[in-house]
Amino acid sequence: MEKLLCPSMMCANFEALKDETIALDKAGTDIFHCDIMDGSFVPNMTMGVPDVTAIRKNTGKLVDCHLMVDNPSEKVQLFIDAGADIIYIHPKTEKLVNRTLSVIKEAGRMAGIAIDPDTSIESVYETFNLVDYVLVMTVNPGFAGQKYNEFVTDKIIRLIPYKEKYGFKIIIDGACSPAKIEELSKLGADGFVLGTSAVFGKEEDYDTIFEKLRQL
Ligand code: S6P
Ligand code: MG
Repeated sequence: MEKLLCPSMMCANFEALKDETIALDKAGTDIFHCDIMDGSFVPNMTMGVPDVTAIRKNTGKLVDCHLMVDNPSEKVQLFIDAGADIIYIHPKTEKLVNRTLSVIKEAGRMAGIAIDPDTSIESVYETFNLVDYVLVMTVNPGFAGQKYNEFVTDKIIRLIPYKEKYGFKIIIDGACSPAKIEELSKLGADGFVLGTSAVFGKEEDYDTIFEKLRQL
């Protein structure tokens, strides 16, 4: 099965965001992953609407927005207008999770749920009939360059039957090294967010790195 490669754009060189987008598109990006943080739900701030607009302008590939913000219902329209194809929300940040997922779907975009290491499958089960993607976080949200939490692998394994039943895709976010990509794609994960563990700050160019990741 072809895996979905999703570079984490918060790890890109922001002095050259257009060039980075074009080079990553050419290397074989499937989904551009944009981390949006508000300094409240998570103790960090990263990308915003102008960054998503700039990436959207320079690629025809899918663009996702991973909203790590409180009350995303008040902000999803900004990212729909910026041209995001997929919008992820965290269930802890929203009172009416399925309502916000429906707003995203009714705008003609794809909806995703992002589950933290401490969020159980059972607590989000009732979103599965609405979502196109489930983003499984293997690190606490907020920062790149963290360590993979091994206990999350069991959750990924338990999620596979639901993916088959409901038809969503599973994307893994956090510490996706080549070794983890190989292990988790064999278990049935569909795609991987690529940050400092696999793509950025490396000696090799993006074409070479993506070529190797495809072969895993
Ligand atoms: C973290 C964020 C992620 C990171 C990605 C970085 O809150 O949602 O998308 O950007 O995990 O990857 P790495 O390989 O540096 O852990
Ligand atoms: Mg992310």
